[in-house]
Amino acid sequence: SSIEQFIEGIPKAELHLHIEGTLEPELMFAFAKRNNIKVNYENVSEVKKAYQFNNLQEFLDIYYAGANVLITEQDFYDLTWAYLIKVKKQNVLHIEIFFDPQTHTDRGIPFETVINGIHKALEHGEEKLGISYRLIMSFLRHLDEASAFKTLEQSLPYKDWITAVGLDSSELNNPPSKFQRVFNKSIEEGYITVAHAGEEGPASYIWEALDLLKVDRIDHGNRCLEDEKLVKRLVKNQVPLTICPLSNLELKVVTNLKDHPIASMLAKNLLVTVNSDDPAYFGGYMNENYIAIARALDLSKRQITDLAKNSIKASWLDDTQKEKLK
Ligand code: ES4
Ligand code: ZN
Repeated sequence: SSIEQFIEGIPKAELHLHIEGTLEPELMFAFAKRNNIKVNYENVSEVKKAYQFNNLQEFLDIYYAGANVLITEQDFYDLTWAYLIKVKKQNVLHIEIFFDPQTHTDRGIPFETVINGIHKALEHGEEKLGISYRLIMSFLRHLDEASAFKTLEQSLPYKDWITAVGLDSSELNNPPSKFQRVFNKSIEEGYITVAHAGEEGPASYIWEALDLLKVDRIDHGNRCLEDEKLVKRLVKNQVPLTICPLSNLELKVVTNLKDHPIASMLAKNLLVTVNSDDPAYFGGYMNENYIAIARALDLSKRQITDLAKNSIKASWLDDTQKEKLK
């Protein structure tokens, strides 16, 4: 349809994507085979049948199990390269993506194996596909502060390759305040900060992310709408929210995409963007997310353009680079 072609045509940036969440079942079986690892499923259709979640935790359990097939630098390279090829076809010109080192270092995979594979693919993508990138190292909030500090130490030799630190995994009962000291140190080391907040957790976690973790963007942030003062602050400071429509639907953050608040967020002048989060698990990459939300909310071309422009604006490209993407 014309709205699909319109979406495919506009330049976009992806600001909320977990590289481990791009592991398609086909690739999972290929890595399992070459690494001699057993997967819990017989075939691709069984895997897809298992991807039904009632909440964030049910998803995370399956997502961490999937990551067990990632062993070698080549695996991380191939995973990242497959994602780059996908978004290249969708006119995504710039990406700022998460990796979760603890998911791998806790299984005995060296930090350097993970980052070398991802970094090589991203460099190759910039050179061969023209996709610019930033890399965000995300701490797992269900683990303790000491583990996050250790991960921060491991990252320091690779500081030039990492722009920001983030915070993800099980949100409830793991407030941003748990990582205030780690984020302080991260800022001292020169990292920008972001955090998942207000996906399942309350609006108070968004306040904490802003005030204690000094974040530049909020990942998700849906529940800001429960707090009028918070919305005012986010609008006034134009703090970007990286919204993930299909993720919200699949994790039951919204029961129906028709109930998704992104249109009213735009109307409130919140700096909202559309992203895919974990596309292999939630059924769609960037354009599928744009198309699903545009159809469900009957978005105008103007609204769609505003969302895409917001993604460039909310990125960490410098102003001259942003101009080139418009
Ligand atoms: C995640 Cl959707 C979401 N929320 C929190 N942590 C995550 N890690 C990967 N996807
Ligand atoms: Zn996420």
